[in-house]
This record gives sequence, structure tokens and C-alpha cells, in this order.
Amino acid sequence: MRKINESYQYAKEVYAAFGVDTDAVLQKMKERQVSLHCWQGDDVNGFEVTAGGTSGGILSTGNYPGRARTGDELRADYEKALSLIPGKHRINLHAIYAETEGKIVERDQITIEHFRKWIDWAKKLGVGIDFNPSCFGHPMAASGFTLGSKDEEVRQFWIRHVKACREIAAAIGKELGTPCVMNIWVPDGMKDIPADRLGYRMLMKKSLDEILTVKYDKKYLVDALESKLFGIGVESYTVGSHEFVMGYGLKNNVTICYDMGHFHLTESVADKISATLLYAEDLLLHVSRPVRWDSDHVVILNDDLIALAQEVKRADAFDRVYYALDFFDGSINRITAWVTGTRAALKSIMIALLEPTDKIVEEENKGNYGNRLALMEEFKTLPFAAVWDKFCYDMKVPVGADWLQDVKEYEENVLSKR
Ligand code: RNT
Ligand code: ZN
Repeated sequence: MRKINESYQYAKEVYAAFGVDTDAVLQKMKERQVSLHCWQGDDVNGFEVTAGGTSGGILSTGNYPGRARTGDELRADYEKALSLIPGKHRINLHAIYAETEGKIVERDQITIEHFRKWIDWAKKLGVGIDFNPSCFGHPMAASGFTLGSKDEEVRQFWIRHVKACREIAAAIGKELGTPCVMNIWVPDGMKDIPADRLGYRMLMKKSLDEILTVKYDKKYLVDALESKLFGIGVESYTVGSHEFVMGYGLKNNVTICYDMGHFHLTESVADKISATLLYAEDLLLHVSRPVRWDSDHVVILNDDLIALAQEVKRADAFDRVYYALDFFDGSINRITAWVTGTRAALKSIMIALLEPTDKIVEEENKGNYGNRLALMEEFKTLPFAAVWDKFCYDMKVPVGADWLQDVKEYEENVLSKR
């Protein structure tokens, strides 16, 4: 405790010399929310009586014991993870996490009542909920097409599903008093070169138009749409490509979602933030880590993550950018995965907030690019860790690697008994 405070005092002085108020950053950090995706807790399986699981090019690998199998198990794991992460965060549900008491309820028939346990639990914890239609892992998605399908029965089924999800999401937002961000991602695409790229895109556009005819107050529901480059078995063509989503989003006031794994690996998602926010009201980020491909590895504090947060900070846009995690690793303790990824995302945000941005902009404006580069390098080794530890301490969560002990005990007492 004394050490944490002493280190923090030192860090405070170092940052102050660059004009940065660390106390103010600690305050700002309390407002930052990250949406923790439920699908890391059970390898994207969901609770459906039939169907379920992944398809459409997404895949969780690994067979680490202890995967959550029910809503109660998943909520218990969530509570453990949240207790090890500083701040108040959100939870992100997919439609396949509906709880139907063993009854088969088709995806186009789900209602808010199937999420009652989630909502009551979120209320108890005082956290918001975000939502996602699940347009994969289902016989109706077997062709690889959903909202862009040329089979009218299939397309209508998924339209009804997404409509049902919007109704649920808006009701959740209203009940919890915090807008529910609902992200639409569909796997539609082809393994080999299509002949009718335009045709599927026209159908997808038509489906989205129809889905969005129902209007909801943005106070309750934020509609988002996620683009993608490719998936396994969907290498040649993705209907909802970046251009499709960017065009649709800007034209129809739908929030664009950038997933960090959905671009060419040398393409910078960070660079897209300032450009997009010039035209869009807000932005959803799927914080992920592609390793060689869109592999959805657990997020770590790497250059990409830091650059992303820096761009949000430099655009003064933390209130316009929703941070949602999107990774799934079944090869390690799933709570370790959640906590590692969320803490990394928060660290990147804190590093960005602590950046003496004015100083580098000043050098840039003077044309002194040498100083700009040198300062950027110096900033990398400012005593960030002392501010982070202080934040964890103040927020009453374990400091440093202490949280691993909690996970170990939980694994012994709970996970290993599953
Ligand atoms: C898939 C998308 C999508 C999913 C989740 C489960 O490539 O990234 O966001 O990961 O909806
Ligand atoms: Zn995603």
C-alpha cells in the first residue's frame, strides 16, 4: 500500500513535468467502460437446445476444462472476472445465450423474457448489457448466407431474427437505463469467386432496410453493423465488406463496427478512427488480436491496441467510441482470458489518456519531426505502471499479478468440478 502510493507520487511528478494531471486521468478511467463478451466464457456455444455453436468462418479452438455450460455458470464466471477488473463494465450477449428452460424456441421467436435472468443479474450488478443477433451455427445458415440469401425463406427467417433481437435489445436498454449496443454481424460470403457480387449485396441492403424500418430511440438502442474481410471457407467474397458497411452505416446512421481482425494485417484500424469520426456520430470497436489471420486471440497490450486508444484520445472521442471485446480462446482458463484481455484494453486506454499529446502535436506543427519521434519514444517508458497499480488499488481489485491467485482458487473450487 505504502509502496503503491509512493510510486504513484513519483509518477505523478514525472507526468506533471509533461503537463499531464494523473489524478484527472484516474478520474477519467472510472468512466471508461469495456463490454465483456459472453462468448469467451463458453467458446461461442450458447445455450440452445438444438443447433448452436459456430460456423460461417469463426472458430474457437482449445479444450481447456471448466467451460461454462449454463447461464448460471456463465454468470458466476463473469462475476469472478469482473471482480478482478478495475472499473464498472458492461456485458455483451449473443442471442444464442437465451434461456428457454429446456424448450426449443426458434431464433425468430425469442423475446425479452428469455433474457430475464441476464437482465435481473445485470441490474443486481449495476452493469449495462449489449446484444448481438446470432446469424450462424444454425441449419438456416448452412448455405453460408443469411441476410444476403437468395433463398427467400432463409432471408426472411434471418430478418425476423434480427428484428426480434432489436426489440429485445431496445427493451434491455430501456430497462437498464443505458443504451444497448446491438451489433449485426453476418457470415455471408463465398469460398470461391462469385459471379454475382452485386446481387447478394443488394439483398443484404434490402434486408437491413427492412430490419431498420422499426424505429427505436437511440437512448435505448444503438444499431451497429460489422464488416469483415474473409473467414474460413469464405475466402473469396464477403457480402458485408468494409465498403459495404461503411457506405450503409454512413448513409443510414448505423454505427460502424471495426473488428481489429477484419482487415488486412498491415492495415491500421487505428488510422480509421479519425477518418470515420469526421462523418459518423459514433463507432463500435471489436477489440481483438489477429495472429497471422483473423484468429481472435486474447487481446494483449501490443502496439495495435495502444495505437487504437491513442487515436481515440487524440480525437477526444472516448465518449463516441464503444469498446467491445471480441476474442475466444478455449485453450486456456477462460477467466484468465477475459481478465487478461480486459485489463490490457484498459491499460491501453490509460496509456493513451496519460499521453502528453500537446507536446508531440506542438513539435509536429513546428515541423520538428525528430523531436516528435524522440518524445514518442520517451513517452513509451514513462511510469505508467505506477498509475495503473494505483487505479487497481483505488478500485479495490488485485494489483499486479495477484489476481492469478484468485483465478487459481476459483479453478480449484468451481471450474474443476464441472
Ligand atoms: C466474426 C465477428 C463477430 C463474432 C461475434 C461472435 O468474425 O467478429 O463479431 O466474433 O459476433
Ligand atoms: Zn467481431
